[in-house]
Amino acid sequence: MKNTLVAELLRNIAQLLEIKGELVFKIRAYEKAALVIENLEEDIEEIWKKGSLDDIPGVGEGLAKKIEEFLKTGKLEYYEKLKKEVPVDMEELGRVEGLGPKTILKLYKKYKIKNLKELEKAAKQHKIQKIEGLGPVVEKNILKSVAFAKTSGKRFLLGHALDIAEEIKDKLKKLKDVNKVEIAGSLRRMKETIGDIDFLITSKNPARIMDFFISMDNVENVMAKGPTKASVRLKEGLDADLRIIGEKSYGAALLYFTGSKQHNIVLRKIAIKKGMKLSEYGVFDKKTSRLLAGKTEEECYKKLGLRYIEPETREDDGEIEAAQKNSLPKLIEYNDIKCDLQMHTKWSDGSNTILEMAQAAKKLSHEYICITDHVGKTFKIVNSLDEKRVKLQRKEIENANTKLNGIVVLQGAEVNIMDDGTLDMKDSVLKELDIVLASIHSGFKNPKEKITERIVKAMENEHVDIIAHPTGRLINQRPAYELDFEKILDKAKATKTVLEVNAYPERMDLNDVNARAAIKAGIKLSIGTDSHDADQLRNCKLGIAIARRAWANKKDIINTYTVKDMLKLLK
Ligand code: DGT
Ligand code: CA
Ligand code: CA
Ligand code: ZN
Repeated sequence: MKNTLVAELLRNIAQLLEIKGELVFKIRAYEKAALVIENLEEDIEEIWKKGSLDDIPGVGEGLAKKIEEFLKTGKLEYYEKLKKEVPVDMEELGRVEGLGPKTILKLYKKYKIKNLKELEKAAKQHKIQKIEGLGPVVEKNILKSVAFAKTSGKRFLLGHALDIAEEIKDKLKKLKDVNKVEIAGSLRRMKETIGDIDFLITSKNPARIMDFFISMDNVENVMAKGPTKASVRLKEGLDADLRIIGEKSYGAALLYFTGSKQHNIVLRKIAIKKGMKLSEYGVFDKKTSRLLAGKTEEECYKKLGLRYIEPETREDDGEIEAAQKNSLPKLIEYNDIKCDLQMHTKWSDGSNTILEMAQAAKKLSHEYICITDHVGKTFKIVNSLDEKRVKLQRKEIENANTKLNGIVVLQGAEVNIMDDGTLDMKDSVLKELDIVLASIHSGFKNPKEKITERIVKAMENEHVDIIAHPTGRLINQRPAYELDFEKILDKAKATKTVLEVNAYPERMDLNDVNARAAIKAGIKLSIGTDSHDADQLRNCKLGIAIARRAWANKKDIINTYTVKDMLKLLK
């Protein structure tokens, strides 16, 4: 349904017209139509297909034509032209949380603020709080969201970058001139967002590899090309670097190009202290320049007096000290996982059946899965299950289990935490489910105390096992809601509530930092892909990556338990 989109378009136009100083009645016409369309029950595309756009109150022939153009092409020439005429970057400013068109207009009228940069400057000079209706709280929020809006949209989601990189890696591997291929950089460290992809290769015939790399199908632009180094812009929008190195220094190069930069800096300092020199070519004796190590990462670490450090933890956040003291944790492995604990099916807003999800999960070697469709009354758009449908679904799951071999299906649910912290489903229904996930899907702007209190109250419900996507952030789209995370951890510990590591690429929630704090506090974590399609089940590895970045060992993650042990733990 594009009603909201159309309404937004008309509002943007009204706003631009107002800034241009157009006649009031013209501006109001757009605003009025926006309001009507926003509140229409019927899908505006359906109305258009019936040819009755101009039957909508407030939509005349001219406006109907514009809406039609927009629905047909996804663009409106008139709006594009208007944007060029008016200097205010409405779309950029609109990305700032809590900054509606009205406020943008006020800011323009009062201080001629046209873009993010000028907005930030004004906020830092405390000019915003002086505008009527805004005040210091709004000013503070604006500064916070400006910081967020500035960083968002530039980095790629791990899940997407990984797919692209692995496809290229497979192609490179098949070339007969290639010996070793490895993805390095932030991708090897499995950071939640990726700036660019870094490939390392050993080969006796660099020229051939280079030619292949710069002429792959998805290369849009070659930015640099030398005998052993190349940089390309991919059609998908991100860059990829490739370097060819000698076998003798493969380990040292891998270490160097995996980073993080901070981790490397500390390693080099350690080398210097030991009378050695570390570079991308190897570990050398400072005096004689003799090569001491370089073929593998292990031998480089060893020469520096360190145990091998897993890439996911190379962030200079205590791992080097731990490697010196031989106290690094034994991290959970990518094949330690036995199950997936969050997914949706056709019963609510997913696109596959229970059986299809189970079969796909079995292919990923899962031993069991938990179906966690939305339940309750308030979350209507996702087709939430009521009490009756929960019972019907149980029958279908029982039935599926008789048909399936080698995988077990559990019945769970994702239930909304309401505004007052109660749950959107009766206890008598929740009690019957194997696993109950509770999560927040509304009221993101609640003050910190309130959101914290809502989650705390949900954890106090004895049927709630897991808090799903605990901080509510969407990478590059929406920051986490305000949360007293310490308090959440205390309560989780006291109520033995598990916190989810949601592995949906946009969510990755808990993130690495929060997950590490939770583990430190003695709290168990679960991994759920939140799949709405069987193809998304493979995102499980992203959740394991977060767990590894959080220094988790096997026991910290309940997905490594057998179904029996897990249900016992959640009892
Ligand atoms: P990204 O691409 O922004 O997600 O992050 P990275 O870590 O992949 O960074 P990138 O692609 O600029 O460089 C790859 C690795 O190369 C980086 O993790 C460490 C190493 N590296 C790059 N520049 C420097 C540098 O100036 N000093 C040191 N020590 N290492 C560097
Ligand atoms: Ca990189
Ligand atoms: Ca790079
Ligand atoms: Zn959810």
